[in-house]
Amino acid sequence: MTVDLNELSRRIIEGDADKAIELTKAALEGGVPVQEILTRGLVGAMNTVGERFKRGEYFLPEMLLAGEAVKAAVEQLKPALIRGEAGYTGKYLIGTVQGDVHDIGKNIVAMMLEGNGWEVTDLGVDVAPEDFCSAVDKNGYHIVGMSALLTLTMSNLAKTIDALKAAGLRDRVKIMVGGAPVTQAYADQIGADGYAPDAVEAVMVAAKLLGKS
Ligand code: B1M
Repeated sequence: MTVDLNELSRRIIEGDADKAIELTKAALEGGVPVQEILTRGLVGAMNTVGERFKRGEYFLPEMLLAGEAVKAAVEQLKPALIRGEAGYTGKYLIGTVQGDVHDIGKNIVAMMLEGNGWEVTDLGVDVAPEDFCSAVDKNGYHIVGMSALLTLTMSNLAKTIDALKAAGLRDRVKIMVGGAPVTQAYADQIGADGYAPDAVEAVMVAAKLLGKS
């Protein structure tokens, strides 16, 4: 069966999770590279959904359904994303900052890190600065990665870094930030050690931060 990634994208935009699962499986079985499924099939669809939401053509329920469809599709990609042959790289703590429930991109970053030898702990979404701090304190991570998708929650990246400083934990870890509204300039401004615009680069930046690239 040949798989049309535009059809996959269309089904996600419509919020049809069952069809999204079926088409993602078929694309994988048909030998379509996982990165191509991600970028052409899934991320493109989310951008269209975001544009429709901004224009007032889509409302929260449609955005939610599309989000569920893309999450279902990403689950199908998980085995391919984590099937890395890399040896152990390090311990990585990841989460979406407080006030923010967007986790699709963060989950992709986490899966790709796992595929590249990282032992990843995912704190989930809406993670308070003190929860990042207590995880760092207890578990000795090499890197803390934070995701923010809303302009409004970007400042919680800075708040979390400040909380790590106040708790005397800042120097124990490298800090990476990402998410659609985040830029290298903002990462520099708030004192993060690394920034990546997408999951592929996140893996490269993480390795670089540990001097492993
Ligand atoms: Co929301 N939402 N949303 N949403 N949503 C956006 C982000 C928005 C841009 C849509 C729009 O208006 N065009 C807009 C934000 C505007 C802004 O602040 N600039 C928005 C809004 C306004 C909202 C609400 C406020 C809507 C409302 O309630 N009125 C609300 C907020 C809820 C909250 O968080 N408190 C809300 C809710 C939701 C849903 C729950 C319905 C759903 C999320 C479902 C979920 O995540 N489980 C949702 C969705 C799906 C979106 C869009 C359509 C898609 C997001 C996504 O998954 N993208 C989004 C529009 C858009 O992004 N175009 C939108 C695909 C994903 C693969 O990309 O997450 O960017 P991304 O991740 C990339 C990179 O950014 C990077 O790598 C990833 C993979 O390549 N990356 C990192 C991410 N994290 C990283 C960390 C790193 C490194 C790289 O290092 C640690």
